[in-house]
Amino acid sequence: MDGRDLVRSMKAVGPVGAFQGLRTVKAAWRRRRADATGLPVRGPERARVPGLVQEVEPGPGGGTLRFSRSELTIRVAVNGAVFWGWDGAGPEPSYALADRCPEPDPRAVLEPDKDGGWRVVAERVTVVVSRHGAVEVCTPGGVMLRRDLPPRWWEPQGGGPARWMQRSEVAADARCFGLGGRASGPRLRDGTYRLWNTDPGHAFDREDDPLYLTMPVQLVVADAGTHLVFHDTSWDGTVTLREGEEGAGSGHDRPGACEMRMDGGPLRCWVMVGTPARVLLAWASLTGAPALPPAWALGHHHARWGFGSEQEVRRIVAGYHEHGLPLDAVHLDIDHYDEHQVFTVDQDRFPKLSVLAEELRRDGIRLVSIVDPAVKATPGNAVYDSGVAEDAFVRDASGRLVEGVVWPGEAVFPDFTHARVRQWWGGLYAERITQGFAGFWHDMNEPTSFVAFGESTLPRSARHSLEGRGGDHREAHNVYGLCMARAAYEGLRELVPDQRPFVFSRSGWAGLQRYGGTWSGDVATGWPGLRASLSLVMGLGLCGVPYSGPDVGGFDGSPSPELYLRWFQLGAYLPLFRTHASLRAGRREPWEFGPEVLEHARVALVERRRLVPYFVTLAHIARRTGAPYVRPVWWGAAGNRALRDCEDAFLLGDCLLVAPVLDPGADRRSVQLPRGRWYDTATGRAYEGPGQVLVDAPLSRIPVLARAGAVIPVRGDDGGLELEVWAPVRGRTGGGLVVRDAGDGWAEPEIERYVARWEGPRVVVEREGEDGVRVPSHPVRVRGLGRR
Ligand code: NBV
Repeated sequence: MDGRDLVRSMKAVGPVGAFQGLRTVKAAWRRRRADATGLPVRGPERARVPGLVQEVEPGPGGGTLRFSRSELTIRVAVNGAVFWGWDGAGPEPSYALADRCPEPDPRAVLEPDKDGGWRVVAERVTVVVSRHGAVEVCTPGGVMLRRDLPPRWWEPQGGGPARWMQRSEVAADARCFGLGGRASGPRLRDGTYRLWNTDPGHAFDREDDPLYLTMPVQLVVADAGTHLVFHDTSWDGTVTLREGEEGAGSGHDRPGACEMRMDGGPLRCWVMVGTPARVLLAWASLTGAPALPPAWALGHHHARWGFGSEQEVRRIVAGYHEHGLPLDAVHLDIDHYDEHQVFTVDQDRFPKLSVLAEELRRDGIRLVSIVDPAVKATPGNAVYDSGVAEDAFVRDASGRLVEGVVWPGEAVFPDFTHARVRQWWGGLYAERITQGFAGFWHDMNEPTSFVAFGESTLPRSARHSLEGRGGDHREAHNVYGLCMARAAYEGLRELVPDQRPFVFSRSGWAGLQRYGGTWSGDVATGWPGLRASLSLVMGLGLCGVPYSGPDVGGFDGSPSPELYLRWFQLGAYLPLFRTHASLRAGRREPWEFGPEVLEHARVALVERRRLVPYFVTLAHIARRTGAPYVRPVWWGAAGNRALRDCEDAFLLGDCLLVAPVLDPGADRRSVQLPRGRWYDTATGRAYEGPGQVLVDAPLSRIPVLARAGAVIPVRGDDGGLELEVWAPVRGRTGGGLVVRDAGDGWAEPEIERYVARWEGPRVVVEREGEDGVRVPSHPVRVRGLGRR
């Protein structure tokens, strides 16, 4: 450690830095010592490649190919996804898979290919394996989407996990997205992306990488088709991407390249091919349907680190009321805990928390609680005592409890990779339920432990159950947040069986959507942070986690009124719409930025409330199909290159295109439109796509365009549901789905399907059913008729 490290880490630990300082120095030494003794010494290594194929054995969905120094199992599943694993790796066990691995597709056949290679031919994909072990994924028409060169392993001669490296090629025109939450995207440009969930320790910007939620999932979009590739290993590693270059018709294209290097874990992957929608459907069928948030969680949330007291919470809520601003949830941060201890309440400052919760509830406002995983290591702390009795906390290689430093001081960490520990932890939410909390916000679960130098997480040698298999933090780290979310979700299902849990988590991994969503974490206040916010939401959606959103206004500092407003306007169209800020940051209430901002923020809030039925519909669609609410503009047209390169606008479901203002001083902006007619919802003006158009973006609003023919469920003035219909192009039909909110429980609402078509001079809207069409059960308002 040098002096600079120490200063930097003191800053990182922030407000408690001064008194935590010494502790974090000790913790860093402890961590270093634990790893020095608890990790196997890496001696000399031997490199290995598969060698030549020797024999093959057909099996369900594909078969096994034996090479001289490895073997490869390929299995096409019934959902069309292809699995392959080297060195005998099968699809299970896996933290990403939903329940069980899907059945193999009995129709897939293994047959000889040219030059001594083999291929597996399935309905939607052909996998070609060369005799040296290169694996190509091709469309049924034979166009190559991805080529994996033969992998390479480095095995420590004294035993232990092998490191491995996999190089791949994709089309020269391919664009890559995903890898979890990345601030620099959504398109992942040339560079190295680490796969290690990390609290950056400061408000992050576009260049900060990795962040809290990484996952080895890449969505690759090219003219030839879209594919998603998932390397199912939770170990630390890197993905280095280099976009390809087209030789402008010379025939000398340079393919896109991807090099993945992992510190350990099985070399196995899943690939899904098809359109983006098909790929996300297969991904959700593999890793689980996104949990359905309750409708209130699709409204507006207001959070703050440092509300400090019940009075302050009341003051903020009253401010919302007085200014006529809709509010659906208030979040309490760690400052409402008793000395930062999880599952406690500061009785001096929040003496009647459950009464407050009850009062807010009567006004339709839910209370959401932060939950940190670290437990203050003090006998007498009930959570610590019961955890010790339960043997719930992570231990080191010699069996001692691993102690780190977090907000409450010296702290221990539950081992969420153990079913019994998850059960115990899930039960602790009973205390939160009694306090009146309706939702849960998981923080610091990378997990973060403050250190003066080195990595701010647990020692790599820390032991974990890993569902009884046993292992250490090198393997458990990236799934820690995922397993914590599972503990909460399953606990809440038992505690409040008639309500859908609402959980969102800073860290996570592939499959997090089964338990809830996530948020940006501490995004820096500034225009780049605003762009990063959109990048995160879009990238995570393409990795199968559709519910997320940023800290509107940014986490630190004070946004200018203009930046705050533009952030607010974007947030109003993202799944999680939450204002939040750090302890020492400036205000984030809409009325703190002057009357003009207040007025425009009110418009955004009112519009969000009006759109909640549409968000509810999108949540149901996400659950059934894996399609994110927020989609890149190329979602339905991945072959359109101009759309593929557009990163500053998004589709909200099928009906809306949102073009946020991401730069200061703008009063109009260009928008890349997909095919078809699009109406500016504010002016009614119609634009024809595909192509780029210039639209007005005054301070009062961001451009939102509706697709011609769209049927959008909205909340009417009387609170009932209405259908907002945008006139289809003449001679064409339109339509849309509506899924009504069936409350916070588990009732399955009907899916209503509407068609819109021209009948003479009128647009008529009908509901389609098994017994024919009928008039809609909701009032209809057709727009775009007098189009300019
Ligand atoms: O609990 C305090 C904050 C929270 O407000 C924020 O949203 C989290 O991302 N938390 C991080 C811990 C402190 C960060 C400096």
